[in-house]
Amino acid sequence: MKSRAAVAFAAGEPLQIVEIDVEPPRAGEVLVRIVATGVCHTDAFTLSGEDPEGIFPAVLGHEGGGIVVEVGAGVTSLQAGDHVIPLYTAECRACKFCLSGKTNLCQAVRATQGRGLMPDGTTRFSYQGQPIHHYMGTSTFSEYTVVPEISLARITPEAPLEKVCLLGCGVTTGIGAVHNTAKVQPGNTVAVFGLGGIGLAVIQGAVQAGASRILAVDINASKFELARSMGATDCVNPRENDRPIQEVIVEMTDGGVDFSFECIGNVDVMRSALECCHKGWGESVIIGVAGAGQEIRTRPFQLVTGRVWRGSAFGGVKGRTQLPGMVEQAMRGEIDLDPFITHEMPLERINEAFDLMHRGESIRTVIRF
Ligand code: NAD
Ligand code: AHE
Ligand code: ZN
Repeated sequence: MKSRAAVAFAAGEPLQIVEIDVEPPRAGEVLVRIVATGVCHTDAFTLSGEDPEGIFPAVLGHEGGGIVVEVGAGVTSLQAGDHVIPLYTAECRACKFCLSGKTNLCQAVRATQGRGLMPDGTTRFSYQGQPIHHYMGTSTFSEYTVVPEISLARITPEAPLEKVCLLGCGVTTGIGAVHNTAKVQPGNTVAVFGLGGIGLAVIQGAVQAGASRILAVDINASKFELARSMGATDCVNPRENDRPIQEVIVEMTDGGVDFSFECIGNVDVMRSALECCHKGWGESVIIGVAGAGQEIRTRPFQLVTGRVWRGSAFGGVKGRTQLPGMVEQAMRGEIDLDPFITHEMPLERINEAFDLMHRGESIRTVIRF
């Protein structure tokens, strides 16, 4: 079938809106009509060429909501008409990782996913006879996409897909990192570095957890008003301080915060985020994705004296099991998606969504098909 799609033909070039060919779903696969998709910084990161797994040409996009059109042979958990959120972290419930009870990082389809292919090692997308790669197992920048059955969370059909698509990445990542990775408790102090979709979702999660103080850190002061309205108690601009920001935060918080979250992808900020944690117990969670070849640094003494460095992918959330409940939470108003949606536009204008993000003018742009 034909599908309108925004194709990344080469790193660093704008996406091109073209009509691609999409093959029917094979065994264990599902054809989904994407109704809406968010644009996450990770899409921009991969488009920039900085992602070691970046492959071109590809259909990017991993924050979508859609409706099942057709299922391939052997698919039992989904049928045409089901509303779904594609998962870049699959949940097969059978691999060592799923059965460990320790991680959400299912590995069942991860290897082929990282090579831009479906689990059988081929692609369902092509343009003028040339293969186009998948991305993160989701490729939500196409009106029609093919996704493994185990990479789809079935959600209530009552949920507005143009909002709950944000639970496909950003909002789930931030809120999940607070509850599943850090396990923030009432009264804890929190510092959030980077106030995009991920950082603001961390703030929302920290409010849910009953954090007593939430320090919001960004070099773009225009982000502070929204951060405050979502629950940040203090806003800190590193550019307005002439000493390392970790020193400022340690001083502001009587020795450091209980938890910090890096939501940028900047390895120098990752160091600040660790070092603003309280001696003896403070924990820092890396969420941001850093470019190829970059490394984190600190003095080992920072860890010897009790600080902990962690990382979090998709907020530690097991998508098929937990995402339907998070959608219900959004329906009940316990997760507020509205503040994240600063812009909406049709697929044809998707490059504007990237421009807005790079200029720091948007939190999330939702693309409607
Ligand atoms: P975004 O571009 O919307 O927000 C980033 C924010 O960081 C902006 O407000 C920007 O002003 C701020 N910033 C940039 N440099 C800064 C600095 N030196 N100091 C302080 N603030 C600074 O991005 P986003 O969509 O919120 O994504 C944030 C990061 O999280 C990206 O690296 C993305 O790839 C990553 N991410 C990771 C996961 C995961 O599962 N681990 C999921 C989603 C996104
Ligand atoms: N491809 C990159 C890594 C990218 C990365 O860290 N991805 C995050 C999700 S970002 C969503 O916006 C993630 O969940 N990673 C776990 C995984 O299995 O990919 C690289 O460095 O190769
Ligand atoms: Zn993302």
